[in-house]
Amino acid sequence: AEHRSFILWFTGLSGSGKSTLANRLEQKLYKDGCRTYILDGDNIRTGLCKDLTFSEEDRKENIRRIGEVAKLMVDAGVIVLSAFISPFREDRQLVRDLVNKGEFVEIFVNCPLEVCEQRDVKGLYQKARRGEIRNFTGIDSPFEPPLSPDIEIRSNEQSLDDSVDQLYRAILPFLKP
Ligand code: GGZ
Repeated sequence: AEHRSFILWFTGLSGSGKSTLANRLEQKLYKDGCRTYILDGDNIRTGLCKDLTFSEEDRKENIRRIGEVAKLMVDAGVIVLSAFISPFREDRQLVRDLVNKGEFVEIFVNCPLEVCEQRDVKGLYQKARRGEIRNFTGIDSPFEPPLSPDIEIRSNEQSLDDSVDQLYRAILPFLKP
């Protein structure tokens, strides 16, 4: 089936559920016959951006490169699901401005820091609290929440299935050719 191409831009703290949601949504889109691709730390920070740290400048450069790649993939007809903290409003806006109107959908995965920290799937928050990691988002590096996201998911207030359903329903209008 034909569909429009655009960027689904997930933003949120470490552990908020960006990658999980992106992966679950991609499965649904794939079943619908959509051409999709997920950009996340696993395929970007290990390759294209492996020279970058978590300093403010490097995070900005990280998001800039990801934006340029996502734009190319949109040109190629793909629905791009991008899952990075992307903590700065200005950088997210820069990516939005790279593509046509309506081709950038900002999804705020809103989960309180306390909850992300309690989950601490990779033990990184604990390391950050102990000072073993510096510049950790939410601890000693800022996160600027979107002021008017296209979609907001309160990932700690509903089940994963409900979040995926909410997301899927919200993006259906964007799919129509
Ligand atoms: C934030 C860090 C840091 C620091 C390593 N701050 O939960 P994760 O492990 O898998 O997701 C986090 C990921 C964040 O990389 P991004 O490329 O999404 O960040 S940004 O958009 O700000 O460029 C976390 C891990 O990398 N990680 N050190 N200091 N997250």
